[in-house]
Amino acid sequence: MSHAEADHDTRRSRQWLAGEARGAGVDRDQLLELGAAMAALTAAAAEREPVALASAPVGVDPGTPIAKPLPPELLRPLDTNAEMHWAALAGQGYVVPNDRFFVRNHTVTPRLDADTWRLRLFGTGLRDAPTRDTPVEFSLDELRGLPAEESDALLECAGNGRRFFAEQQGEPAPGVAWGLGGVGVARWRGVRLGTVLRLAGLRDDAVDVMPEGLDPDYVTGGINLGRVRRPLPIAKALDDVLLAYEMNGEPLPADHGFPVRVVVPGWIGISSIKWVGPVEVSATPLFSPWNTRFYRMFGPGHPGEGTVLETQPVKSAFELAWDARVPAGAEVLLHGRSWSGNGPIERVEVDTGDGWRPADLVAADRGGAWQRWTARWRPPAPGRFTLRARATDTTGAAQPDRATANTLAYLFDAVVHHPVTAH
Ligand SMILES: Nc1nc2c(c(=O)[nH]1)N[C@H]1C(S)=C(S)[C@@H](COP(=O)(O)O)O[C@H]1N2
Ligand SMILES: [Mo]
Repeated sequence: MSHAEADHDTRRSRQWLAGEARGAGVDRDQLLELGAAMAALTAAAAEREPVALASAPVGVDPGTPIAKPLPPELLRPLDTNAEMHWAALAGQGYVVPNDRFFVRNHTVTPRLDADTWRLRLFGTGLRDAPTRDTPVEFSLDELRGLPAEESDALLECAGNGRRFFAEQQGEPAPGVAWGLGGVGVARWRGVRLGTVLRLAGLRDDAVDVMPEGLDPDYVTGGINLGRVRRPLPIAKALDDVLLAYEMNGEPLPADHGFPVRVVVPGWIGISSIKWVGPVEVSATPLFSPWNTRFYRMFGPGHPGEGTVLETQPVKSAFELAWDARVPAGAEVLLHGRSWSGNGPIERVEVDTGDGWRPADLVAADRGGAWQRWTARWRPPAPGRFTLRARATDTTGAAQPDRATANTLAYLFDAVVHHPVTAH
């Protein structure tokens, strides 16, 4: 899949340069300019700048960035975002409860009215809805009336783990300083995007599908980049992508995309557009700053225009506080989880200071979106210890000791050194 996506991206780029592609809301010259400005603009400026609301769409209360409470034991605020504390997963089941699921907002959580909300599909890839003003519309009730599907899918921000580039590797890590808490699995319920595309009159020559969020425009570096949006190749859009209206058995919470969000299993979080409204379906490739400027790998080993980012690498985390305190001399059962965008986890190993040994995998999770595991440990004496966990997925991909540096500090996959004190 990732190889096919790389080919697709190359084709998109060629068509883009030939003037055949469009990026809704930002014209081609502006996008090219953005590409050129890329090197000059630091990612810090791009991601850290105070949020400026260019336009507040109807029904949006721009007052509160995040709607749900942020109890300090569950969530840590990070700019306009909130990261889950891994200790908050201790004793929980397979999915992350909605009250502690991480939130990644480019601006703020909009409050949308489900009664007037419509999904609006348009574009040259549909038979009868060529422009934004002539969309095929679906109400929430209409979507709920279509065949529903449930999927336990993992969502992870491409920047998850970013702060370890700086803390463990001494490398610059501009952008939101996520620890490992920018990830979660939920049970999503909704209708397949493919079902809706076909009902909307999908043409055989459609190549890209670009859902747009109804949150405020994203403004950075003095440029209004428009609504958060990112194209999906038609093959992925017709595969396992959901238009979700429920999360863990409840209507989608405001922060997670109410009334409807896209869920793209296995792909980086930005693909899963929240608060989806317009969806452009195009017979020519589509672009947005979120696949040209952000969420690409730039730097050594990548071509000048960068490499498109789709799937997440392998990661592992302990369900423990950072600097957790444990009793010395007593046996503790360490809990943790591992995951990979390539597919299921095959093997997990743990090191508590005296070498790598296998962790016990929770059998019920085999083949799933993430894998819970445990390992017994008796801290021999009071003092500081470093816990490490590393996983290998079914494709053979494993976690390195050092993650590969890249300009925007995405995809930190190295083994994390988790400090613990025994007392
Ligand atoms: N409309 C919209 N969709 C969005 C975003 C956003 O800011 N606006 N953030 C994206 C990013 S970067 C991630 S990682 C996921 C996070 O989903 P969550 O907040 O439900 O955890 O949503 C994605 N979808
Ligand atoms: Mo993200």
